[in-house]
Amino acid sequence: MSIESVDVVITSPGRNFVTLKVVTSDGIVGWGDATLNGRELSVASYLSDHVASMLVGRDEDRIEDTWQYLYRGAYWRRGPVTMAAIAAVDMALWDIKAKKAGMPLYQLLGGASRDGVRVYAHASGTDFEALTNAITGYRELGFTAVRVQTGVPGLGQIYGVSAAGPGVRYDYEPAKRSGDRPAEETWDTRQYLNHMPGVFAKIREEFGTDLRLLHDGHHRMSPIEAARFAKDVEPYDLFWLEDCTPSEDQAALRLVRQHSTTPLAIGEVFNTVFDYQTLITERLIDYVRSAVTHTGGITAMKKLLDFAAIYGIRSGIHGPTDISPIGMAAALHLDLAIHNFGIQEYMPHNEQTLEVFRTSFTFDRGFLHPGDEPGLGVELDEEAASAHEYTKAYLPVNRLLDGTVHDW
Ligand code: GCO
Ligand code: MG
Repeated sequence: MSIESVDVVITSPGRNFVTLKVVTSDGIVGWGDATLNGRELSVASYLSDHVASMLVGRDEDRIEDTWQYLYRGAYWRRGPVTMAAIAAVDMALWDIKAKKAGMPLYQLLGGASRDGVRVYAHASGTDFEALTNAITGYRELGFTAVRVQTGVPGLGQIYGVSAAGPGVRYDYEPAKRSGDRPAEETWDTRQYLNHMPGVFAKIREEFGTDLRLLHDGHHRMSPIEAARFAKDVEPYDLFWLEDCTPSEDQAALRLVRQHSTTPLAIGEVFNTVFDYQTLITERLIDYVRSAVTHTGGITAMKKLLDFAAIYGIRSGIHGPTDISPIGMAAALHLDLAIHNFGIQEYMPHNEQTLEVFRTSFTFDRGFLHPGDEPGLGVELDEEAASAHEYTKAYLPVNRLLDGTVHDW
C-alpha cells in the first residue's frame, strides 16, 4: 500500500483554512491542518508545488521517515511555512494510521491519561462590566479557566478584546479582511502596566479564588517591564502569564523569573524544539504553548512535550480559531495521552466552520474530549468547503502612540 494522491483544500468559512488531503491506494483518507494565519497561500504552495509529488508512491506507514525526509531533505530548516507544511503531512499520516488500526489516535499515543482535557476560554471586554459579563457567561457554560484581556483606557481597539460589546463572545478573530494591507492598532505599554493589575484585583474580588485566570501579554513588554508586570499580578494567582516578552529572545525570561513566581507560558510563534532549548533546560517557563500545526505535527510535538516533561514543564497547546478543527483534534489527542498535560486553549469555531469540518468533540463542564472515532475524528466536507472562497486576511500591525511599529 502507498500514498496515491495528495491535494490541498483552501476554504474560508468565515476565516481561511488550508487543509491537506492524503489518500492511500486502498482509499483511506487522512487530513492535516496547514493553516498559517495571514500567510495561508505560502503553505498551500509549499505543499502543492513542492511536497505533493514527493509523497505519491511512498509507504504511508513510515511517518518518522517521512518527517525526516521532509525536514532534513529540504536542507532549509525550520520556519513557520516549512513546519506548517510538514505538520499537515504528519497529521494526515497519523490520521491514516489510526484509521487503519480502527482506533482514535490517542490510543496509539499510549491511551488516555485522563477522562477529559481542561480547556480555557477567551473572556474579554472593552471595559470591566463587559469583561465580567463575559467571565460570568463562560462560568455558566461550565468553564473552569478563562483568559482575561480587556481594553486599556486611552487606547482604542487592542489585541484580544472583542469589539462587539458586552456578553459572551465566541468569535473574537484577530485576522481582518482589510483588503491589501493589514489593519493597524495602537499601543502604549506604560498605560497597560498601570491599568492591568487593578483589573485582576477586581476580578478576584468579584469571582473568588477558584477560577483559573490566564493572561496574554502578546510579546509587547521588554524584559524589565515583564518582570514588573509578573510581580505586580503575583497576588492574583494567575494560572499563567503568556508571551510576556518577544519570544525569540529566550534569555529575556531569566530576568522575569528572578523577580516573580507568576507561572510563564511561551511558544505559539515557535516552530521547533530548538526554540525552547534554553527555556526548558533552565526551567524558565512552566508551559509550552506551541501549536501542533506550526511545530511539525504530532511527531515533533510529542518529542517536544516529552523533553519538557523531564524538566517538570507542562503543555498548554495553542488552540485559537486559526488552528483548524483538524489541528485542534491533533492537540486534543496529545493532551489526553501525555502525562505532563497542563491546559488546552479552546476558542470554539463558528457554525460555518463546523459545517465544513465535522468533528466528534464533546464538551462537558469545562473539559473537552476528541471523541472515539478512528483517526483524528475530523472529516472535511469538500462540497461544503468549496462554497467558501479564499479571502485575503491579515493580522493587524501594531504602532506606539508616536507611530513606531511595535510587536503586535
Ligand atoms: C492566543 C494567541 C492568538 C494569536 C493568533 C495569531 O494566545 O490564542 O495569541 O490569539 O494572536 O493565533 O494568529
Ligand atoms: Mg497567545
